[in-house]
Amino acid sequence: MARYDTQVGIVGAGPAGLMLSHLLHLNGVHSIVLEVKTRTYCEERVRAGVLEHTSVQMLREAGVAERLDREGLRHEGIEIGLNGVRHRIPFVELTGKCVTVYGQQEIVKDLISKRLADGGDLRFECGDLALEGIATEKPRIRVNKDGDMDEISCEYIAGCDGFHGISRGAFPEGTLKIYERTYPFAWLGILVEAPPSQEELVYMHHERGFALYSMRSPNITRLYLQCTPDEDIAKWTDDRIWSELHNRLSCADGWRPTEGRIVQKGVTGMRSFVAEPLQTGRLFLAGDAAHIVPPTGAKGMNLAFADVFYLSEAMGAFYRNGDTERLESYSATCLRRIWKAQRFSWWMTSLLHRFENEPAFDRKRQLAELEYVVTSKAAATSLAENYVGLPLDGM
Ligand code: RFL
Ligand code: PHB
Repeated sequence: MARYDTQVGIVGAGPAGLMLSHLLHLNGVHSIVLEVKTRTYCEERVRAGVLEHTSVQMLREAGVAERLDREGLRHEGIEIGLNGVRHRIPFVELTGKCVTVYGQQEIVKDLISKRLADGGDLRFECGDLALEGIATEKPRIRVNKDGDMDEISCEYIAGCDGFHGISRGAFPEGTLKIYERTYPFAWLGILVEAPPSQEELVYMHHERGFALYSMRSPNITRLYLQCTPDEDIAKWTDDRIWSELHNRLSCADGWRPTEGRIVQKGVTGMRSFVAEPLQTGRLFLAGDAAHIVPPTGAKGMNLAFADVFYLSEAMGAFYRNGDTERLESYSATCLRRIWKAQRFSWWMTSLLHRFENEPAFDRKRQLAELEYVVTSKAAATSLAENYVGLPLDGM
């Protein structure tokens, strides 16, 4: 058995784990990142695409935004489609801020390459992990790779292993309270080789169900269709997908998405989930390990960055001067922001999707609310302020 020592053992090399490792390094704190999948898997997994103003600022201040600044697409607003007409929500005019479209897998590539250049310890394909002694001063991570055991002795453990990871399950029974809501629909997402035919994202309300027009780069578009949670992707031929997208997204002014080769298809479930608190003993949760939002508000990765910002600041203060106050308030600090993002993501989801068998009253109320959002400066400002990202305490 090989033994290793570190200050912070980080489980998971997604955006949360990698960014935490980098921010800790900037604070002079050593970490080891343990990831079950291959480096290629982490670098190629297509997920989020929209970065809040707040996240971009954080990446810049951390010195990992060089490619993001070169290749990211600055979006100064979004469009909300209603009855075939697009209405612009001008973020910069309403809030002075904008968002940036840059793929999550590109951020993961940038962070991995920066950690390796800085001599960081990232371990991919590490086999089965088990967390031990989290109630003690010396928690351990046991790594079992095909029968070869390693032990990582830590001062703290950060569970950044996403919704299906092991960290949340390591909390002692009865210490976590779960708040959850599932939705009666999912998203069918495609990645397309086609230049965007429109500059901004379009969130389209439609009687056949919600559709989202998004993009990744000047050559790649990303589109989503509301579908059923148990949708059989095999039944969606390319022709059927395009026909449904044209049906839902075509606008009165003649705009419609440009077709191209579909290079990836997948179905994503919709869920709101919070596990409270985010800390037990010397184990801290961050990112999707602690919370999930439906993607309509584009908040998941941004929340993960906010968590690890607070955690790195708290650990930095502890290692600099023994101050444990911020570590003790980590969970409460994060949860204030998490619940605001939960509210916004739930609201965007409720505003834009078709709810089967809903009372006619609710349908009318939804349409009235949409009309209010696209015609009232006050309502549009509230949407814009949340979409570009609420300010981060202490930044
Ligand atoms: P991740 O990205 O899931 O990374 C967790 C990592 O932990 C590893 N792991 C383990 N490692 C070791 N041992 C174990 N036992 C392990 N179990 C798991 C995993 O292999 C993985 O590498 O979590 P993290 O870092 O918290 O990041 C969260 C984000 O990935 C997520 O919130 C976003 O992708 C959500 N999301 C969006 N967020 C945004 O901010 N803006 C968006 O526009 C946006 N769009 C989206 C999204 C998510 C989507 N899907 C597919 C769920 C669009 C979609 C379609
Ligand atoms: C994406 O481009 O994948 C995307 C954009 C906005 C969202 C969700 C996903 O709200």
